[in-house]
Amino acid sequence: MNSLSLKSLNKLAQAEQSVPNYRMGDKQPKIGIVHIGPGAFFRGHQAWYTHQAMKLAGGNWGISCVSMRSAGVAEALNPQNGLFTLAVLDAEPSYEVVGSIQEVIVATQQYQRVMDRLSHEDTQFVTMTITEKGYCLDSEGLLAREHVDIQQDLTTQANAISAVGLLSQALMLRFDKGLAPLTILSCDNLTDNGKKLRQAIISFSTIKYPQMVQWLSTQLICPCSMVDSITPATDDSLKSQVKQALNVTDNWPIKREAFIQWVIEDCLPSKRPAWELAGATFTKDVRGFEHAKLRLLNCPHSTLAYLGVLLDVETVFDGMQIPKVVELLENLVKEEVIPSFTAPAEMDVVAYKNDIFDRFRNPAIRHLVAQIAWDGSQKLPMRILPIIEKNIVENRSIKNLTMAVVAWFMFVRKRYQQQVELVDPLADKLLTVASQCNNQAQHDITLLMTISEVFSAELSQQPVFIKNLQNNYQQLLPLLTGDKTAWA
Ligand code: CS2
Repeated sequence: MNSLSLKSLNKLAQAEQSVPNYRMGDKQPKIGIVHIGPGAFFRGHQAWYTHQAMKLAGGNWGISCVSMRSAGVAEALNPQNGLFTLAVLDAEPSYEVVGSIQEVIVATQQYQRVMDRLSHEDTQFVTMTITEKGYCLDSEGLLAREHVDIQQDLTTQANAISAVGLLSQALMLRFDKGLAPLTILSCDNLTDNGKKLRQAIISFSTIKYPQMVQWLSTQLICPCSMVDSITPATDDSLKSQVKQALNVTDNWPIKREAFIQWVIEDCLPSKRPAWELAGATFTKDVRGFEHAKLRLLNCPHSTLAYLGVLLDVETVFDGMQIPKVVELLENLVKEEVIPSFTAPAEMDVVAYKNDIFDRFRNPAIRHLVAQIAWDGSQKLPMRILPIIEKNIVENRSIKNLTMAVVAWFMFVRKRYQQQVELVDPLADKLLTVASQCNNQAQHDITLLMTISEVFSAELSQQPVFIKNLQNNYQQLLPLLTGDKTAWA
């Protein structure tokens, strides 16, 4: 059987599979985009948008991917000339070979190549999916200067290990060469992602590269964007499914749902990929979309994930089969989330939420709750705590939102009890707190509030917040000993 590569494209095209027309024969677009963090989400989302844009309108928008540390994606995709299969899992699955990626570079192994790409005149855009923790921000959303990675990048001349350090260095090279800066698009689930990224780069550069700060302040464009498509991790069954459907072996295919959305702040330079032809929306106001998505999708998603782990369910689909869980999510959204923000004028919020819950019920998507549960300390401050803060000020209920916070805490305690790895940059601190719990709500919630990286001083002293957390704690305690009767 053939392996997926440029050589196998003709055969696939003859078999009427969907292949990248812009890479057939000796056609190879130049690289115009560098992407940092080539995980599954990027490959199912932005790589696909750029692929569609080049299919429909051409352009030199080949993507060079940079992996900050791990070599897995490079090892899988470089032998395939960057090609990979995207399986869209709907009622009927469909398959498409995506060709926008041309190479994957690992920063820890080929740092100079990364710098060459980023400072090349053909490179116009950087997109990034480095997850919340990759930005090294503090609880105010500003660059955490004391973060170990940032400290190292600020104080040594060694190769940068943080994305902000790496980008700042690359911008400095462009400044020296007399090139325009890059347009840098954050594609992570952070509120005001572009603004925060821009601020972080400028604040880093103020210390390390002060000579270019004026230039950055006037010319650096970091649009805000909202990204959406449920993309579970690849498993072995996907590889065999793709092998059967396409008759080629693909080292690392990607699967996602059919729904996909990308809303980008309308401030991009005119020379850019025709992402709008692939369905991306350009708007002056991303905020409403971003709030709607973080609050109506990611907030219930995390709530479901933590409750799901406590209830021993495997996937989001499984969790959506438990009536009590669905009832909680419905109340959460209706009473506490929808009244908390202003949606874009054109959005029917209830229909939007119903569609999201239907997406959670897609039986073709096996999205593991354990995967969504990762990095809770980074996700809660983006998708749950701001709603609680707003509701407290506006005197609305928070009891379902605090249930989500307590479910996270119980999840941490369960990981500790079962000695299962806790995937979270704050794991050590969280597990230490878990080790000191004694099942007394007051005592344990007081301990939880010492996690100042997650709970601001102001929030952790709000009596109504503490009271709700304590009540929810009593309610969820039985789950820690495996007693699920209240949820049956
Ligand atoms: C999920 C998201 O893992 C998670 O935290 O909530 O990855 C979610 O699937 C995407 O944001 C959907 O666009």
